Amino acid sequence: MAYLSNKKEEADRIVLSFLPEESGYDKTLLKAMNYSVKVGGKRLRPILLLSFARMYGATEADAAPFMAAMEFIHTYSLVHDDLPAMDNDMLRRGNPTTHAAFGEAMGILAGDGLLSEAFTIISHQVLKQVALDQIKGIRAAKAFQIIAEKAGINGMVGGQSLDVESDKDKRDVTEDELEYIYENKTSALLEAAMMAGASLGGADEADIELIRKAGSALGKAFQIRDDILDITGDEKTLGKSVGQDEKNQKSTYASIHGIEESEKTVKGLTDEACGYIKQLSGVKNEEEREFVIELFGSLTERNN
Ligand code: GRG
Repeated sequence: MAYLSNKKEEADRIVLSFLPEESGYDKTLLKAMNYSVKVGGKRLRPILLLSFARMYGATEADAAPFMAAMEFIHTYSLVHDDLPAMDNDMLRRGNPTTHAAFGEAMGILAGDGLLSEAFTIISHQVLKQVALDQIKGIRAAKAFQIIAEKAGINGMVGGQSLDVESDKDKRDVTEDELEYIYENKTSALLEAAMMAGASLGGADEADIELIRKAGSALGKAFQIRDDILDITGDEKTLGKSVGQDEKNQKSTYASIHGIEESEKTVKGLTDEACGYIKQLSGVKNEEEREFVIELFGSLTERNN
């Protein structure tokens, strides 16, 4: 746990260093963006990105802009998810949500700003790497592509759209639809962080595919754990409202299958994810592989 806390501090230092300065006529927007990122979070995606980059021999300098971009994209998704038009939540990461603190319009703009800034940061890094070293430039461009695709219509935004639509219609989703929602809404960004990190280190296609499968299984385990915590967790530890799924009559894996079976599924998916990581053949840094396996276990047993 001490090691994980060091990794979180490291990710915090890197991510926060990319936040914009709060000045100029758009100062309120910049404050709302910075508030959303600074207010907390586990920094899971940047931690994963850096570990996978190091696993394949890339450096902190190679990974840093991508780590910030991943956390900005993840944070924008939370800011928009909390808006009145979506979940209408007032509490996130133990603090007022961005729209609660800055108003709805600024909440929308803060999310837009974070998403655009993420791609601005990445595009600068790609151009810098291309100028310095062609191989590193191509690897950075590949990481860019992975993140863009997984964040968009074939990833997180696609998953969120079906989730929102089925909530609005107050209808039970089919197993296939639930699988689509979890794969895209939750797994896609975890896959992106892990695959982009490995790409920066030059991992081959076979390893990238194993990493995608690991991210997919981890994301589902993570989401089912989230469903369980919405039923059994407490607001103070979680830093967000609980009982939301039941209140909104939302069907989740946990509400369909019950807590006991859901716990078993989480364990099975976590073991599956760890199995893929053990199969990776091009790993250069075994310490990072071990860390990732431990991290997967701690995430799916988490209480916050
Ligand atoms: C608005 C395009 C758009 C997408 C929203 C992220 C999301 C999609 C919805 C939030 C609700 C939710 C249950 C998402 C699933 C992923 C998840 C459990 C996110 C929370 O991630 P953590 O636990 O959050 O890593 P912290 O605060 O620790 O960073």
